[in-house]
Amino acid sequence: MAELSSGLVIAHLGQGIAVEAQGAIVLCQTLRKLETVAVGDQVLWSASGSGLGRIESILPRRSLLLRPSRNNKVRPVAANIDQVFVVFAVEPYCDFLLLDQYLAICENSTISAALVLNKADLALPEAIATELQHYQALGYPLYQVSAKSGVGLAELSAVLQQQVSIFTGQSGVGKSSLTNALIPDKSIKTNTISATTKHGRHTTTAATLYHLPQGGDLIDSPGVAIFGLADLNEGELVHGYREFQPYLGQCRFHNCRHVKDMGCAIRTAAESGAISMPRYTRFLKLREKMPA
Ligand SMILES: Nc1nc2c(ncn2[C@@H]2O[C@H](COP(=O)(O)OP(=O)(O)OP(=O)(O)O)[C@@H](O)[C@H]2O)c(=O)[nH]1
Ligand SMILES: [Mg+2]
Ligand SMILES: [Zn+2]
Repeated sequence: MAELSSGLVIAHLGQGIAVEAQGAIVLCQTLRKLETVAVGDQVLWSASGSGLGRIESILPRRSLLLRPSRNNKVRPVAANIDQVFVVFAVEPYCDFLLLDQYLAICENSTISAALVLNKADLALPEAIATELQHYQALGYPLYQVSAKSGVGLAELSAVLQQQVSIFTGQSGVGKSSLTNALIPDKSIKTNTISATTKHGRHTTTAATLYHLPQGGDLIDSPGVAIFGLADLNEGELVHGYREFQPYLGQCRFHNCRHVKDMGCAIRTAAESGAISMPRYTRFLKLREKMPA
């Protein structure tokens, strides 16, 4: 039996898995399905010759962020993370449905969530400002930053210390730009893992973990269009909207689905303005996509 070493998965590349061990990076293969290994995983690996390695086992995870894949299956996005930072911007216009999906998934896990409005150098439309107030009222931290001007970066950098975080969100919102701004050490090879498309844009193709200079790890991840609800069920989706909690158990019917049901306390609260109608409307949209 080959000798086992421990390591940290820092990137999931097409041709293998980059594992950091004692300061070096080893390209590893795995006998398991590649998709089951995630960035942030602690693994045991063995040397398989010519500088390559083989992942033998994944150590127990303290958290796992999942996303849907084909055939109603889920696949891991990142493991052992403490907080998801959903990055969005005015341009491309922010997708609140996507934002709600991330929040719902975090509500149902041990991972906490925060919002990052990047490109704060651009004017903020009133409609977005109003939505953001709703999220803040719900207790979600909001960081307004600009990778371009540097606004808000010190505050964001401070919260990233001593924890493992991931930047997620739509493509083009500036996740990689922020990562680069937060990690002044340019030795990080962003371009080796992001491909330049024919439009000259550096679109991130693999989630990659970086060590922050002041402590803590940050994972930059590829942009997503539709995140989906991973394996959340109906009850978990309801739980995913934290402002619904006080109304649960107050609906007329115990099996209320909070859609068009008579005497639904959540719907009534949305209609009276006690909870945000746009959030409730997005809940209905997500609810509709679930298998009946
Ligand atoms: N005005 C402005 N533009 C920015 C800012 N941050 C990033 N950008 C621009 O936004 C575009 C996309 O930035 P990226 O960092 O590649 O975005 P991303 O979220 O990593 O995109 P994917 O990797 O495709 O998911 C680039 O043209 C950046 O120059 C900012 O603070 N202000
Ligand atoms: Mg990127
Ligand atoms: Zn109800």
